[in-house]
Amino acid sequence: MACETRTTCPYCGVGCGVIATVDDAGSVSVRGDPEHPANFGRLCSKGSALAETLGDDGRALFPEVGGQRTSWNTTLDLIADRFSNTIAEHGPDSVAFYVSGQLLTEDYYVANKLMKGYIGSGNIDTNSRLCMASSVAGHRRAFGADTVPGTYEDLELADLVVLVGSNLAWCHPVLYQRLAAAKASRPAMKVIVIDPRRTATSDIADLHLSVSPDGDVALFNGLLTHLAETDRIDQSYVAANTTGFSEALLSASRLSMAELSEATGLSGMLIRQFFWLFAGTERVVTCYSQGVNQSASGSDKVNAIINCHLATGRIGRPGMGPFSLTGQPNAMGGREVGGLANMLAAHMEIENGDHRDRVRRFWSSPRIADRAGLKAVEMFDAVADGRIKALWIMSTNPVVSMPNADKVKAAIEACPFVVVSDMQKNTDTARLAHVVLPATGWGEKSGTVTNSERRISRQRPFLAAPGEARPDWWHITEVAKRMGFVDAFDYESPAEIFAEHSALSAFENDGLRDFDIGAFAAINQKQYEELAPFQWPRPAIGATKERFFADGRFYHPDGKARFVPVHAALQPVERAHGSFVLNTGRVRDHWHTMTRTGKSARLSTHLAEPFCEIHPLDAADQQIRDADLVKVSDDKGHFILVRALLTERQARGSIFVPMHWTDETASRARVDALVPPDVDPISGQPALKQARVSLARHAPAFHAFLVATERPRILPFEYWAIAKADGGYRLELAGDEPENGFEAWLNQALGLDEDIEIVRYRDMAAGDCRILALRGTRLMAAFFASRSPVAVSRQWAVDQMLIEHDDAKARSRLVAGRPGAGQPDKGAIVCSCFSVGAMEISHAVGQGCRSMDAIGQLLSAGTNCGSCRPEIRRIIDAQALLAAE
Ligand SMILES: Nc1nc2c(c(=O)[nH]1)N[C@H]1C(S)=C(S)[C@@H](COP(=O)(O)OP(=O)(O)OC[C@H]3O[C@@H](n4cnc5c(=O)[nH]c(N)nc54)[C@H](O)[C@@H]3O)O[C@H]1N2
Ligand SMILES: Nc1nc2c(c(=O)[nH]1)N[C@H]1C(S)=C(S)[C@@H](COP(=O)(O)OP(=O)(O)OC[C@H]3O[C@@H](n4cnc5c(=O)[nH]c(N)nc54)[C@H](O)[C@@H]3O)O[C@H]1N2
Ligand code: SF4
Ligand SMILES: [Mo]
Repeated sequence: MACETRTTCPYCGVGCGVIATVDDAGSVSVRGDPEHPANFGRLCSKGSALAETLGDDGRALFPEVGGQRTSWNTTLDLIADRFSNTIAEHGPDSVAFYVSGQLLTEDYYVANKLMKGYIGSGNIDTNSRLCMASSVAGHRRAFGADTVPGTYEDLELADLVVLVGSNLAWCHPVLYQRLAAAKASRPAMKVIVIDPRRTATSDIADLHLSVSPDGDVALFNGLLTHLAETDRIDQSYVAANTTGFSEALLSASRLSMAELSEATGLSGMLIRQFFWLFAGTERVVTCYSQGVNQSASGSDKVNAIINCHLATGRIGRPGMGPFSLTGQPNAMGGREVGGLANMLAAHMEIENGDHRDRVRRFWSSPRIADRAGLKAVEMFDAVADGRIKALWIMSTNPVVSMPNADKVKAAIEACPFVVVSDMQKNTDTARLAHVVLPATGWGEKSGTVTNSERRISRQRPFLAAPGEARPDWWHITEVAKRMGFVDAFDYESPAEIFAEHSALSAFENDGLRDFDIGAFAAINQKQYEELAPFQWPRPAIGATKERFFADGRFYHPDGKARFVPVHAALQPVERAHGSFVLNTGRVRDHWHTMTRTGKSARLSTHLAEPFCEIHPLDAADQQIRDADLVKVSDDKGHFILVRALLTERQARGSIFVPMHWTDETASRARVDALVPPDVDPISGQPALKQARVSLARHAPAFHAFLVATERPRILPFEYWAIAKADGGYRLELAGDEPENGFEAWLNQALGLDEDIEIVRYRDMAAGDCRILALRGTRLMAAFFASRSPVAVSRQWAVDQMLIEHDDAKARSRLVAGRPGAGQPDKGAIVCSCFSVGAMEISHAVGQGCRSMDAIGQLLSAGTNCGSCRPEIRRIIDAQALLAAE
């Protein structure tokens, strides 16, 4: 009998409900949960491919110390001893935890409790510092608490949705689909996208503002001024529910329209259109994400946006409000338990003596951190200079994701004692650790997560843990008990932790704190197992609320919201000649450092190597052609090597490089090595989207493409990038020919034996070299090298590993690197669910399929998860343009 489990997707903050089915043979399939209020059955490409990422390959299966397998008991004793001894000798601030918005709430709660309440230091910070800290700071300044007032439904009810620094179509795809569906059913609804790049999201936008990097504060200050000048301020709301309006308006009004144009890089006409739409529409939701948060002015951007909503009273009502989109599945839960170094559990404040006393009394703990701990960037600085001597990293990969990543790497290497808890054994960070603790992952662990709309959902296990992997909460509580805190960490299950967390949220609350889920303070195991998704608050007594601030009451002591006066830089920072702004972010089908999505061949078809998007005119200036390799460097000698992708969707003067590639997946593409550790002074969040770099074409002796059934053991090339493919791997390579030639290298790298038949072709004059390795009728490897970027169809070559090659003709086609007649080249994969390529879609459009539905009927593309629909639309539109010319 197949067994179904309701759980929650472990990727983005949309928090979709998933039904996982394990059949009799033990194989897993997933589908969207039609009853989950976040997604009503939909899943995006990453969610749909979850079952493909569950394999044991690369998993950490046993505790390891110094690379050697050990027992749990000795390992936990060792960690407890090292932490206790370090604290005894150097004080509580000599140790630190660096945790993650991908921990479950229960894991997070005990980590925070151990550090702040028992070790007595504030030194627990999280990758949410790189993600949500500016939103948290902005909310606290404006509302007196870190409250997200709205719900997803508000995006559907709004007449205008403004997306600031958010690539919703790729990063919150199911929410994007809800928005796209609402707009399709109500065409009067407008969408504005404010992003320097023309992203997949801007394809549904009525207006795309290609704002210059960090032009957002100027733009929203201009909007506030416009609202005041055109008499759109809700005076009675402002008077009754807020303070500080005139100061905010004064500081907003410093720029003339010409200066505003200069500061934002936008024409006066576009700016006015945006102002009119915002001013004239009552139901406005402004969503913001990393284009806002990850900036040296991130907190000010958040408040510049909130100021406009407060000034018009458009907050806390259906279809209105500022809406911070959370990135990770449990970014919100981490904030609830106080996982940031400057917060305390249950939305209390570490600077507040009463709050500290209350949390300490609730925990009956011997001490409580008496001040904020070190924020992520400061924390790794302290590791680097030896102030922190023992570090525990859980569920995050900072060697890849922190700014100044090479310094972070060196700091971890030099730290006397580093523990890493991860599911995977060979991440760039885990490889440097003294101790690796194997963690259970999605499908194996049990707990709760909170999504962007404050909805708490269960992650439920449906698989046995592999090897000796154990859940994170267990790692932490076992170490805590061994450090002497037996009673306080004596939990049997996540349900007990959740109950305590709920009780703390209600403890001496009396409606003074937004986060209250006291209704669950006495939850038992069975109720926890059955817990349906719910939105907070859920106080023990009194009503829950769908939206915060509907009554005009905020969490500052006087109950009023604050306008925050923010200043815009008059002009964008000057760029030196030949330098570019380095914008970084995400692609549709990969998740961060790819430790999980990288396991799925399907998810690797969309974009399979690290790249750099450049405007064609900028590229021409630098003599860079499409598909060249480029060297992107900072002024300190750090550089990466990535593929050039020329696109007019990129604004001039700025390039875009994704954050996903690591030392596991490419030779030199960790983009954070180039990002300096500049932070927002209020939130401490790094400015990850505005580094300064220069660009140069890189001309290697040869370029090559390889498909192989095995992962090559040696890669002696200056450039390589590897991705999973159906039946094996696909690699892009470039550099010099290895000393003994390509064939000798292939033999050695793939361990080819005598049974292998080698077919070769070499044209010295043209610089072409092709090598096939076959075992019987099966292709083991196909290698294509050339002096210029290799033109072989990637998907076609990958497909050759799956079929028989029995006649000489098939082999000669293979060496030629060309599909035969009747085997058309699919082109780059657009729809990963059905493996449909761009050339197939173009061809179908040429045959008369002019709508998404027609394409779907013919090719199935876009009919499953829908993540590729913006790209299909783009192909249809591009063909229509061509036809019109
Ligand atoms: N596919 C996929 N989805 C994900 C993730 C993933 O790894 N992969 N990660 C999740 C996580 S943790 C997060 S935090 C979210 C992030 O979700 P998003 O914030 O939507 O994604 P990003 O690509 O980081 O950046 C968003 C946009 O900010 C723009 N931007 C850069 N500078 C500026 C600026 O100065 N002003 C403005 N207005 N815009 C600017 C960039 O061009 C980019 O398109 O995604 C979540 N979802
Ligand atoms: N340049 C640049 N840098 C960025 C960003 C950017 O936009 N640009 N975005 C930033 C943002 S918003 C974020 S959120 C970060 C994300 O950056 P990271 O958090 O470093 O990236 P992940 O790959 O998600 O790392 C999660 C790790 O946890 C492991 N893991 C998964 N599940 C579990 C579990 O249940 N338990 C344990 N113990 N381990 C688990 C995974 O294998 C993986 O190694 O990157 C930040 N860095
Ligand atoms: S939108 Fe996609 S990645 Fe995000 S929670 Fe839903 S299925 Fe998962
Ligand atoms: Mo994030």
